[in-house]
Amino acid sequence: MRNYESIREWIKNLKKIVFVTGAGISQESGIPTFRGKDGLWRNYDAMKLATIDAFYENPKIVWEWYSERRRNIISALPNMGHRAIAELEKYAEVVVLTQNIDGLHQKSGSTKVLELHGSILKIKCTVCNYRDEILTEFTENPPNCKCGNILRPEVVWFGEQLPQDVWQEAIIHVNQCDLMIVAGTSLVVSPANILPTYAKQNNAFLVEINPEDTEMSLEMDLVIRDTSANALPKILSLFKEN
Ligand code: BV8
Ligand code: ZN
Repeated sequence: MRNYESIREWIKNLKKIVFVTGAGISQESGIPTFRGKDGLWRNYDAMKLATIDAFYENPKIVWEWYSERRRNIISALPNMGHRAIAELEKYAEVVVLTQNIDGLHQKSGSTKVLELHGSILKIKCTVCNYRDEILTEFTENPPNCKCGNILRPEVVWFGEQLPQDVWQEAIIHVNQCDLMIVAGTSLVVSPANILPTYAKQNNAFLVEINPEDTEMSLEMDLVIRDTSANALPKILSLFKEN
């Protein structure tokens, strides 16, 4: 628990915690990360698949890739890490800024989740403003919208801008937080990887939870080299003892 002592100080008069999470926090729910040894990118070149060009060039391949991932995600359950974040709402204002598209933070009970990269459980029209939830439908090809154009997953692809309203709101939360916990992300993907820098500029206490080094480990006030399913319940217990 030596690692966690320095947070104990911060907890006393802490008001707002912002989490920045990535694929690593869902790894223990059986959802592969992108760049890890079990990474999605091992079998697919996500840089090629998770792009609007790939979708227009080969909608069937990209649609099938998302359907395969969605099938796994729908049966996935939140793990101890997700649940600890949700329970922390009893002790402070908690905002989750996630790069994940799996909906597991919401499934675990977190009430303030901003999906920076969209959601695999939602679809939208490539042309008109039709959008909807999609859970069980696994058609071969992307379905057509009533307007006649094809539908796509409502996720942010490489080269696409993040939803501006979500991004603006995320920045406001980051500028107001006392503690930022960065869990399960390699901080490789921009612009999400700039959020810890904004928090640091606003004197937040920065904690990284990751079994491996990241691009920003040296800027952190505390680095916890552990999995999120182990570390987050320990952080929750500090709040309970407080
Ligand atoms: C934009 C949704 C501009 C889809 C995703 C060169 C060429 C092309 C583009 C770029 C380039 N250089 C920079 C760019 C920009 C690009 C980018 O950052 N590329 C990277 C690869 C260099 N970014 C973009 O294109 C963004 N848009 O910049 O737009 C713009 C501006 C104006 C107008 C128009 C355009 C859009 C980025 C969003 C892309 N979409 N996902 C989908 O999921 O299919 S990104 C994808 O990567 C996921 O969202 C994922 O979450 C995210 C980040 O990865 P991580 O979550 O960090 O996952 P990773 O596997 O990397 O790491 C896992 C970590 O967990 C590891 O550190 C591991 O150690 C740790 N871990 C493992 N197990 C555990 C654990 N931690 C805790 N517990 C465990 N048990
Ligand atoms: Zn349409």
